[in-house]
Amino acid sequence: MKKLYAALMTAFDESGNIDEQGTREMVRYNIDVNQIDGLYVGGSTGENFMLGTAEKKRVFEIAIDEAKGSNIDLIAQVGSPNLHEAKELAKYVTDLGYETISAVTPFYYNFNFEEIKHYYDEIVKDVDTKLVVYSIPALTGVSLSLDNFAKLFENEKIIGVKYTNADFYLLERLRDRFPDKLILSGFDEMLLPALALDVDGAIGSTFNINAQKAKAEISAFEAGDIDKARKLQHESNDLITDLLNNGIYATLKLVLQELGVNAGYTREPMAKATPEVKAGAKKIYEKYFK
Ligand code: HMN
Repeated sequence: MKKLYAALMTAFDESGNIDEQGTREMVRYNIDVNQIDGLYVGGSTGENFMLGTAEKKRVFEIAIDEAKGSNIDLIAQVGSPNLHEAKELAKYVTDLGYETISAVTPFYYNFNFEEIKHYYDEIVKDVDTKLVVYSIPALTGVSLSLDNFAKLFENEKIIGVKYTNADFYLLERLRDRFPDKLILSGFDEMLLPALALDVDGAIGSTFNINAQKAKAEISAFEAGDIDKARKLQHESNDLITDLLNNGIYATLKLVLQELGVNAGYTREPMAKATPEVKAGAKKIYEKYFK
């Protein structure tokens, strides 16, 4: 059975400080209501790249603490162009009990592939945890080729990739060349074509509120009912289109509030939700969740 992971959001209070209780509530909601298979902690959706090191550690602590007793998978995204920080976080989450880490490709400085390979080898060097490469070219500007992945995967601690990329040719080539590597799809609106190319599961922001439908789609796909899977993807994409048009992170949090979860605010420099965004989120809630 293919797995569904929610990309955990971080709740902030109005001043931009981490709201621990709200963040815990989102972990609980994913476990109790969404019955999610796992959480991706510290990713884009967690607004991780706007957090300081101590704050990242706190989010990792909160997630594993709140999830204890459940048997969901937790993946900690520790990557950062600050390699010292990435290594420190890899060690930190390993000591906390995370079994899998992930690291975004280092961004901003146009690192060459040798530098990127060095970055990944260094992150896993002193820890026992396995690593999933986080590839998201649209946000990082870093594209990895098939041969680049082959070189990264030579390190046996590097077990797969979170693939947030619309290049399905490369995805097909990856699956064909690395049948034993873990490939987790990252674009929720492209879940069905990714399933068709035999990904092992998916990680996404919208699964925080749309997990039931995504799981039903995976089940339909696995049962061979492609018409049903396509219909469910179509329904999800109506929702995802509305979320994207209204500002995805703020809207996900506002919809979660409507669902009774204290998801808090986004952090600056992300803009605070305007009255129009709030009204848009309410409409989305009423259209899809009432
Ligand atoms: C993460 O790192 O938090 C997510 O897993 C990223 C995930 O791939 C999301 N991508 C971004 O937010 C950039 C998607 O769930 C995305 O939000 C969704 O497909 C709508 O485009």
